[in-house]
Amino acid sequence: MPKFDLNDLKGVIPALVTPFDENERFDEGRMRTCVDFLIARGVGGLYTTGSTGETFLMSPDERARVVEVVVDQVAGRVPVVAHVGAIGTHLSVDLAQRAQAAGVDALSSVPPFYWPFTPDQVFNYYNDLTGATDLPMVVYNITLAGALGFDQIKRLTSIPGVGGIKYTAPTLFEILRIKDEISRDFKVYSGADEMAMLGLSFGADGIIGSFYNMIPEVFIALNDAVDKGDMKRAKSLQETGNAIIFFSLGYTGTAVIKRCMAWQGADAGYCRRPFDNFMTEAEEDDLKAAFHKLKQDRNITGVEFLDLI
Ligand code: MN9
Repeated sequence: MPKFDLNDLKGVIPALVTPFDENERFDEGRMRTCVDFLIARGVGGLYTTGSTGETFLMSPDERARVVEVVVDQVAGRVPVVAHVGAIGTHLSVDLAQRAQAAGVDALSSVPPFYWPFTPDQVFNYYNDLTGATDLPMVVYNITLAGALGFDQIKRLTSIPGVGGIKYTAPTLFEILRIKDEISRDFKVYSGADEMAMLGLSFGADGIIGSFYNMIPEVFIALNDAVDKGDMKRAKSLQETGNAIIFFSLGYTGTAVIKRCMAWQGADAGYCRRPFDNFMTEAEEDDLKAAFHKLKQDRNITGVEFLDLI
């Protein structure tokens, strides 16, 4: 039995990176360090093996192993959601059952992608997948996999076990509508870090995203500010966050995140090809220098890794 349900999944939830070593192998030791680092920083939960976790660059066995290691290291301290999305139902069901056996608290999945599956096929995918375990399902609405419209989302909520959505589409007004026309109890996790403040102020229950691995303190403060209704402070924190996000997205974003975590004592390793990396000391020094300049140009304060470099 999972320890947590979706009511416990809230606040700032990193879409966890998957550390690979210099030879692109999954690095279990680094994974455990990253988990402890993020929990110590006060995150509300962890979302494994999603886009940020480079999930589609891993074999099913590797994905299952990452989930096992994370659950083992978390040891019940915060809720763990495993993303088990794959292009076919059979693969996803297998990953879901293995994630349940590992002890995750909830599952998540992108819709089946690449081929233009019909709305009925997408519905059947979630129905089969959610029926394959006792765990709650957080649908992952992401434009990269073909965004789901409101009517399709509403239909998916009729599936027993579908309890929430990670909403990574620019149509954030739908969050208000989901809460209004579907249910206040249906959980919404805002997924675009650049718009975290908007998502939260529209009633999202939490935020799940890549940059919460790297600058959790900025978004934990932003979440608190929105909770208190201090929108001026929330906006200023979002501006700080976005300066760092847009700078990082000029490179392979996940590779930047991994190095910035390393500078804070949690070496998240490297990305798998075809993503690229900052492998040499010279490349890392250049990245540090560029961040140093960003900090000065934008007069950024209160960001842990920028204060360390
Ligand atoms: O939803 C992430 N999206 C992707 C999760 O990985 C495609 C986000 O956290 C973005 O990485 C972030 C930066 O664009 O908002």
